[in-house]
Amino acid sequence: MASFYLAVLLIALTPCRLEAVEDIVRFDCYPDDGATQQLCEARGCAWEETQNPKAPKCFYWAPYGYRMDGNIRDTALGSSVTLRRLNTPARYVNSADVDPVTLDVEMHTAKRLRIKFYDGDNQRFEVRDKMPHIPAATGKAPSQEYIVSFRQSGPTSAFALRVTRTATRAALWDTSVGGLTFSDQFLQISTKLPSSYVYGFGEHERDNYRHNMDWRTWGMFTRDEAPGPPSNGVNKNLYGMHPFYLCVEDDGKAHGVLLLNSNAMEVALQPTPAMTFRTIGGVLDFYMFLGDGPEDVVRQYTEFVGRPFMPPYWGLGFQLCKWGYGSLDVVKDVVKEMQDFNIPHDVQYGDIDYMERQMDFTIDPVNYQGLPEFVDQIRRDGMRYVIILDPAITTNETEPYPPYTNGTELDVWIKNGDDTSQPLIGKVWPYYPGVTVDPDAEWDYKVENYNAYSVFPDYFHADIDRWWGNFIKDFYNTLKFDGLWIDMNEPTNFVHGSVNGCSNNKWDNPPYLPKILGPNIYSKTLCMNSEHGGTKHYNTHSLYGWSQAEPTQKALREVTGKRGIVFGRSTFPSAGHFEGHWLGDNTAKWDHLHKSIIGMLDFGLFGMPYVGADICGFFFDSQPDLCQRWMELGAYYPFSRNHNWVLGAPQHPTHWDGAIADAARDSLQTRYTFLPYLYTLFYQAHTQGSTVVRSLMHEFIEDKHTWSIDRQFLWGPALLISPVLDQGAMDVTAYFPKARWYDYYSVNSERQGREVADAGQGRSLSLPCDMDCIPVHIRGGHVIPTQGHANTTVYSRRKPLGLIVALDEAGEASGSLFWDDGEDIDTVGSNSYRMITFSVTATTLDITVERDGYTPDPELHYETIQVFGSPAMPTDVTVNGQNAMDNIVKKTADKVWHLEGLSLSMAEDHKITWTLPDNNASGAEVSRARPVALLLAAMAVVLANVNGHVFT
Ligand code: MIG
Repeated sequence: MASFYLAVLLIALTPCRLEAVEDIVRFDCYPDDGATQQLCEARGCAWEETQNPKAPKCFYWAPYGYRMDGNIRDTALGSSVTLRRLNTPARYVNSADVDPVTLDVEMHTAKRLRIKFYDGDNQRFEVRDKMPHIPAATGKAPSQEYIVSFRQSGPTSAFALRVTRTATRAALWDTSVGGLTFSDQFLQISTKLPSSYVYGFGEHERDNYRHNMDWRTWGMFTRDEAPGPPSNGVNKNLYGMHPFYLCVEDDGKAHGVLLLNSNAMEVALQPTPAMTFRTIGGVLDFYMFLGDGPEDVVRQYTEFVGRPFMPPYWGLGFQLCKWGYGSLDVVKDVVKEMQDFNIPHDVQYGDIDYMERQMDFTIDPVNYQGLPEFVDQIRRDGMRYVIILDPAITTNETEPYPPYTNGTELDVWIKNGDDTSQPLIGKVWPYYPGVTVDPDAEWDYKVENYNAYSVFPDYFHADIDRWWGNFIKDFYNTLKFDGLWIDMNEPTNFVHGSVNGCSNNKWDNPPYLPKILGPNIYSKTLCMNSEHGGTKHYNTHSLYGWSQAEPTQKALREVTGKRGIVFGRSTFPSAGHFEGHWLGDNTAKWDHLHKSIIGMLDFGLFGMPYVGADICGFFFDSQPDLCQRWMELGAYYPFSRNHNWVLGAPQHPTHWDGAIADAARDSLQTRYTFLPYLYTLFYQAHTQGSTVVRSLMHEFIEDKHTWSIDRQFLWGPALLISPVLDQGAMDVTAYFPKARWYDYYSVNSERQGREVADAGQGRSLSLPCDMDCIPVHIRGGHVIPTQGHANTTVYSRRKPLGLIVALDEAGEASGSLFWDDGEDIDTVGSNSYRMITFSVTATTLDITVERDGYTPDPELHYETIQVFGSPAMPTDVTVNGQNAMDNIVKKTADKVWHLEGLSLSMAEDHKITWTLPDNNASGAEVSRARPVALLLAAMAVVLANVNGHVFT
């Protein structure tokens, strides 16, 4: 701490602005529109021109913010201080800044702390109160890996706080910059960062996973907005809101920070490196997660907000959707074509056109007549059906429409802020009864003339299960859906605010509007003064989609008795505990392949691993080459669904010529082969909070090159996917971090199992890749469980299992397999699952049943074991003590051999041993092997001999 004060003293001695103030020490004091020198100086800030148009002209210079009043108090969870405003002008003339402000530092665990600035008497909105599933901290952690220090204000400095990582002294947070502000509708804090490797914040479209720190501002406020480039210089705020970032420190340690606040906000990044949060309500409630690695940060984050839900096995199968199939007959044809072409297809969808005039809980009696029977049929065939539901409910039906009448009785609607006895009325999909829609009419004309008046359910309402839950359950009597897709829940509104606009009030016209789209804050949504969740929609707006997820999941589970899938468009921190997410209305263009990887990595950080983009693109007509490459990439989306919009040409994989169908079949069959591995990754995400789609840096943090990779990604620790993302490209440059890597291009490839040459030190390689290929590599050191593929998971789950044993430099490998019935609720909690581990040391593979709470019927067997990276062909192989030389097959590729035709029960332990020719007896290339591995190998050979399992 002493050095901190010393540093401060040095800065304090040099405040004179004789020379131009460097850009990177400037913190914007006038982010509002219309900055002038006069307005700037009236705020107590300095005005100075700069060469860089991105850097602020108006910046904090004199002390601005708060001072510490009295002593630091010890509390049950940490410490607390009282802050009083310095004598500087109030931020906004009509809104006095909060004074005093209380700052609590809570030390929850050795690696998690909370930093909360709030009004001492707790009159303000706090998101935390809306999240009962987040456990409360019980006491102060006995030891901490961080130090929190406070700086008192002085003549040249305001109060500041610093968080240091004890082990490395890295300052993770240092708020001695900018101007801490806590007014009613403007709360701001700036912090210097330990590095410029920053990831996260959402939901946005970005060009790179790693943030560009060159003066970028990202607004966050949920909005029905299709991903795309900045609009009028504003980075688009998309459907969800995730004020969470990951920062990788220069030495590779990583930490994460959540601002638990749901008001419209922005974060401004600058090259200092530093960031500024500006939110227009609530409190400044930060949670910091200390890692040490990025993967640990995600685990700690999801431990706090809630672990990801466990998807059903079928939810990992391929899914097909289109808005506007037009009729059930078209859907039937598509399903049949997929079957005829022998392409995996687990899930078929109904978008809003299955409904009568897009009304929830109805079926179009003309175009979708017979839908329930069709759904029964495909479910008997092993497929699943998922339907969409929208929140807005029409008020204009002439025939009884129970969702409206019953909801009115229960009074579940969001209330009009100008007259809280009335619901807020907007317009979304449902059309008026009896209208003939002119499909060629302009959008505005349609909204005006066809779209009915709608109300919006308040999903925080105490009776929401009695209303929403009961309608879901009732509808299940009609249609046997397996999952629910919740759309339009930003919430979107086709008129701005309400059918009457919004009144002039402080919520709809806040003094500061963060950099979000729209001319005003209620653009495309509800008036901010409406009553929602016991407060103003101003506070709960960005929680809308999130609040819909839990009651939807609850109803789905109750009525189906199964896990099912819920996935939503608008999300907030902890949404992953209840639902998955698709990346919204992307476009059928090439750069959206790359952006989909960035989006998946982002949502992985946000604790929402069940994620994917609309394969082949939502807007515009997809093209054959684009769709083919996208089907190949989409086979590696955890949530793998081809979907497009009502005006788009069909784009299901059988639509064009056979080449696309072949490529789709091939990549989807490979996906299905890997499903046991993917499912096990989801088990790990669900129980430990790990990522599924994983950035390379999570596994190779010591290799700084991986910190910027976003055109490749991993599945868990072991599968590397390096897709072709550019039109016309017939090769792809892939980076291989230091490890052994083995080709797994496709199921039939001759290259399968061949080691990537010279990948040992980490390097980029150009991989040839024709239109039918997507490079997939397996990392040495891992055992991957596989299974035969089929056209649905019902059948693939009965196929023989296999193992891919990819040896590392020491000749070792390990892995695991989680298996349960695939859709029962909470099989982990009820112990109804089987857990198997695989371990190779030297020349022995042990398969061990660690937990046996579930027995598949019929029992499954391992049929094939593929060994990659063997020093040589074995001279002997035994399986459970029996000679198995008859089963061995040498593959054409070097160092690859298989055991085939096995029938090893999945219910039992197994031991496979092999003997290598004398000069390879250690189980690894001697020159590369680590001494410990050699020792273990030697011991293993001795043990094997003692057990009599080695034949010579
Ligand atoms: O106004 O339900 O993002 O996936 O197909 C559009 C129709 C409403 C938006 C969703 C999209 C879906 C579409 N919906």
